[in-house]
Amino acid sequence: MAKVYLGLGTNLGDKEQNLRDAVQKIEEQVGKIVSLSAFYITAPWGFSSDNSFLNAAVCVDTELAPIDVLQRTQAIEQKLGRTKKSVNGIYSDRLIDIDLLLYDDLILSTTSPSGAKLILPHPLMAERDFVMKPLAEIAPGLVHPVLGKTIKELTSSFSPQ
Ligand code: PH2
Ligand code: MG
Ligand code: MG
Repeated sequence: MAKVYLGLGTNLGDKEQNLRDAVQKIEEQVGKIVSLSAFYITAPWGFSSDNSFLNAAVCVDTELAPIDVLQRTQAIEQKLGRTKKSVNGIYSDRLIDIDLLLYDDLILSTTSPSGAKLILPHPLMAERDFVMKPLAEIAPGLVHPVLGKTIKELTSSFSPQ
């Protein structure tokens, strides 16, 4: 059994419903939901859009290997209507995005048979307060396996807003 932390985001359609649908499908297809953060309204980060985001973090107990978690979460994104993926780091509006943040204290970089790249921990997570704030709510004492600091320590370096 492993603990996997996922970051959820949406900025199109009925955002609250999109997050609820994603959480339900994660519970059906990835494993038992151990904790779920509040839903945070956040400004688009890294691109400009008129549509604000709703972000959340979830902790799941899973029997699946990391690459299978990736495959299942990508299938859930498709099922919930996600069409475009970011290309060369250019982001776009989306119905749902499910990102693998942490899988136990695993550090890895691999490519799935379908060609999707998986890097753990998520390489940009510590720079994104839309990820760290919800994560700090459900796992303040969790140690980031690369940075060697807790989520709370990493989050408190953000300027207050
Ligand atoms: N996701 C991105 C890029 N920018 N900004 C916010 N506020 N929330 C997100 O989930 C988000 C983003 C890439 O996946
Ligand atoms: Mg993302
Ligand atoms: Mg993603």
